[in-house]
Amino acid sequence: MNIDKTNDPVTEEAAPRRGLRRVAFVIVAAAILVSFLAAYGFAASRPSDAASACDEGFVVAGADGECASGCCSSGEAGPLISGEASVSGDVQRVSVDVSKGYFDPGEIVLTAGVPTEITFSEGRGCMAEVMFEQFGILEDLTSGGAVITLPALDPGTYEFSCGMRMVFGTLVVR
Ligand SMILES: [Cu+2]
Repeated sequence: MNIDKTNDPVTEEAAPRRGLRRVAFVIVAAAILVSFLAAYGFAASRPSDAASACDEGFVVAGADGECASGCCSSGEAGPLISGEASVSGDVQRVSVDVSKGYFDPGEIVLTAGVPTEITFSEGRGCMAEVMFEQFGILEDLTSGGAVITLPALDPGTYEFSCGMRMVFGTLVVR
């Protein structure tokens, strides 16, 4: 004789509940899986977004998402920005912003024969120091920046860099 399970009163009562529980389990499992994949996708998409936003060797820097030199990973310079010192009396002055990971300006036009004061902004990381190697100058920029004084120079070009010699700037003396 066959025992028909659908006629079992215990099974009949428990079956709908068991089915509900199974559906609930599948929904919860699916929700967990979807949120995990979403979180993973979000995390995975971020570095590739940053990489595609800038050319190779450059990183996103600054509040405006500007691309700047990756410095210690590539040694590439940032955008070349030219600036000129203004002569006032017997000194010429110019300010350089290093907060974006490169020298702004990176090409500084100076007047020959006039002592120079260059005010560097505060810098960190790669731009923690500025170096004028041929003048024996290495200054820390991490606490409010620094003012570099240079003697009156002969016409020519002079190089400066970050302390690691990874990001460079040029003095063009005319
Ligand atoms: Cu550096």
